[in-house]
Amino acid sequence: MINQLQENFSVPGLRFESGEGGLVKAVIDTPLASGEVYLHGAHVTAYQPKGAKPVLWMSGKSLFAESKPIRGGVPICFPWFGAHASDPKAAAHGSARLRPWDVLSAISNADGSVTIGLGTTIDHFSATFDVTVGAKLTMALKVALAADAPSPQSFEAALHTYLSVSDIHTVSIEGLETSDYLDKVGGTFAKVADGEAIRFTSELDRVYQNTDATCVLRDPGFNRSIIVEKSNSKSTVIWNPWIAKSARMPDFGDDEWQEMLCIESANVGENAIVLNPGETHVMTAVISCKA
Ligand code: TA6
Repeated sequence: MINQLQENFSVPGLRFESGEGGLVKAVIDTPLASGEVYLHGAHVTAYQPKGAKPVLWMSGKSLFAESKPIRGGVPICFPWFGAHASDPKAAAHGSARLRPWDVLSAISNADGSVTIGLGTTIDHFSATFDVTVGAKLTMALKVALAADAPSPQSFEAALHTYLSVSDIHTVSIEGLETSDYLDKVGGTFAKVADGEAIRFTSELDRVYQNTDATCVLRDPGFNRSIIVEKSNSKSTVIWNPWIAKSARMPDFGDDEWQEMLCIESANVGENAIVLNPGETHVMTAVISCKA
């Protein structure tokens, strides 16, 4: 399979390898940046601009196994987010991250970046995911509802991005000061905007709705800011599991909560997308960092 992929999608700066757990990954290495994308879940597991620290965070305890989610990087939550609305047995965050995606395309761009395109089909939806590794990390999730689908269908989606931080106690997130949110810690509580940058002092799990704001993660310890821009995304989810939840997750190190947080570009809850047969929706997130 790897040889076939190498033959079919051979562009400068891209190669295919057998990764953790024997899962196939695309390795991108260019003068601008390096990155990794597993076919399993079309899961970006690494992004690092040249001369900078890694931007994405990965758990040292992540599983790399068929039908299991990878912990860290950018899991794709689709076609639902969180628990399934009517099927309590269904996997959290949908099935997209639990299955192998097909490689559809590979392009070496004029600006020195490399784009790899992956695809899968779930029920009447076909999803493609284009990942561009360059001076910025650009991710575009395109969802199409088949023209012969029996009726309009709705879906939720999130690019559940895990970002690497120096120390969770000293970082802050700007951009959501004026947005109301659902507080998901210990239930679901509607909260109004508090006009403040987000700081972390305990477990935090918030779903901000009706916002297309850019988020800026300020990290004094790493002396950098990470910028998360997005388009066609009306929800942003912010998450850090803190101590107790970290200890309950088998694929997450007990102390790892101090070195990561999630800024997720999404369409969930009241921002779920409804498509008519034949229609398409594209959500994009662009991640960059600056000193
Ligand atoms: O995006 C935040 C969240 O929904 C949290 O509630 C937390 O459960 C996290 O996702 C991780 O979910 P997972 O299914 O990957 O353990």
